[in-house]
Amino acid sequence: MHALTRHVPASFAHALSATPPDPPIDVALARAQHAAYRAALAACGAAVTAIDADEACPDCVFVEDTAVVAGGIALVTRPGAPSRRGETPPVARALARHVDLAWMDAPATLDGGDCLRVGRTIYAGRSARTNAAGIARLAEVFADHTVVAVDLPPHVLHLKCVCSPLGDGRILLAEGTLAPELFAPHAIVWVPAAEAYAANAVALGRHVVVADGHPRTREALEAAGFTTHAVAHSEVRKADGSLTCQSILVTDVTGT
Ligand code: CIR
Repeated sequence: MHALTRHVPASFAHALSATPPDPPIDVALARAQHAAYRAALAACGAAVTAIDADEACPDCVFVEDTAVVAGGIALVTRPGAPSRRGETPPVARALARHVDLAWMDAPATLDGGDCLRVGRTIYAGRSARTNAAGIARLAEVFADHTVVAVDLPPHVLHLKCVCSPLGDGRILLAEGTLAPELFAPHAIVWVPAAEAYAANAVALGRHVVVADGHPRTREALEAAGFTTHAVAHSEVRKADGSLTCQSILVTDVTGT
């Protein structure tokens, strides 16, 4: 398993955020937290690579949004935020070492954070960032998968802000967000509503990288058979980011 990441630019201090962060983003701390995140992925068995930051792209650390990878194909996205569209070329070049590339043209928009894959099903959030044409292109490229569109409440940036795949057919889902029936027949591991932020976690085999400070989520994951690795996240959170958004996992063509 490869985990593609991207370094934090100094311009991360000006990353997109629904609410201007107070205190502001501390770029040095963000870089230290990113290093710890990469180390956690490596401790989970991933081969971690990091491409250079781009100062012209303040949000470039959030690589997840720039590509959707499944079955040996990477669909390079057209991110919903215009300021993020310059992020894709270096990511595409890095992914081309592992998988075939497919592309998305205007007017389609899609952020990878809106895509959650479980086996041969891809759930796609309809959000302010991901439009119908983007989901249609996703379904066209991954024609051997079933694509299920999921409407998101307006305050939810991306589908995976409230849920994430556990890699074994189960989904980690925050209570009080989306109806579990949307994901049937996939089983749910619940995150308590008070810890909803921790529903965004990175699963690698029997290991899960989870946001620190969320003990009940860790307990739920450990009870579900996972070893958890907690990482600090204060600076990415100030930019409306979390854990999955900082990597693209590239499995082999038969990966689940
Ligand atoms: C943005 O607004 O696009 C970034 N500041 C945060 C992106 C987070 N991405 C994700 O959760 N997949």
